[in-house]
Amino acid sequence: MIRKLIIFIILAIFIVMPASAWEFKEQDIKKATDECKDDSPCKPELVPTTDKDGNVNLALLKVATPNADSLLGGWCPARHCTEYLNDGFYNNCRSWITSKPSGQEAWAEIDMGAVYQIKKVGFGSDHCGNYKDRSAKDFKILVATKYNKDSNDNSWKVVYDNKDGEMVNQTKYFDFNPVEARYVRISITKSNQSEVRIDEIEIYGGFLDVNPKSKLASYWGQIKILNNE
Ligand SMILES: [Ca+2]
Repeated sequence: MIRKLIIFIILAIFIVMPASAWEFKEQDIKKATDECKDDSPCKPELVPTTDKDGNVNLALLKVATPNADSLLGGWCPARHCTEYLNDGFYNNCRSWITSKPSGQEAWAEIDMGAVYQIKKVGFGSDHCGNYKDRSAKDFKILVATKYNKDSNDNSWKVVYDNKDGEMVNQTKYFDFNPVEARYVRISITKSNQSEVRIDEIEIYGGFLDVNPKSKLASYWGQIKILNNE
């Protein structure tokens, strides 16, 4: 009898609790600031885990992994590393820089680990605007559910095209119609000066069939609302 009761309680817990809860990367800003080797007056700043509408920053999920075409050598870990693309901190010393010169394709991407519905991507070169160089000028935001390294492969869908558009220096956000994606890539073919830099990629969305706000309620202590839109 007691055994049946225990089994019933365990089953009830699994039925009542959410199927999964969002688990974000740890953001230890003191550690990031202490590690920062940079003459910029702008030290690491926290990246939000949700926007003001309750959309989750899926790039900050613990399982989300970054990748890039290349990395400017000689700086990691003091400043520029591929993993700083989605480490939860803005600004130069927590950024990625490609080794590809402007005019050749450079790309940076995030694998969210599963397919989600997304509707907004944000990124910048230097969030605080201290450094004006290395800003993306011609770029596309690509999404895919199946991976292919080639940006021209038809598995990638273009959700935003900034051909001859304004350069991205401080963080900008790009909205588009909701789309299913596991991979988000920013493919850059021109910067305003030198090899391009991205200090953080943000991807906003949620599960296909769940209101993100209800998922987040029990994790409110971890959440930093995006106020600068
Ligand atoms: Ca970063």
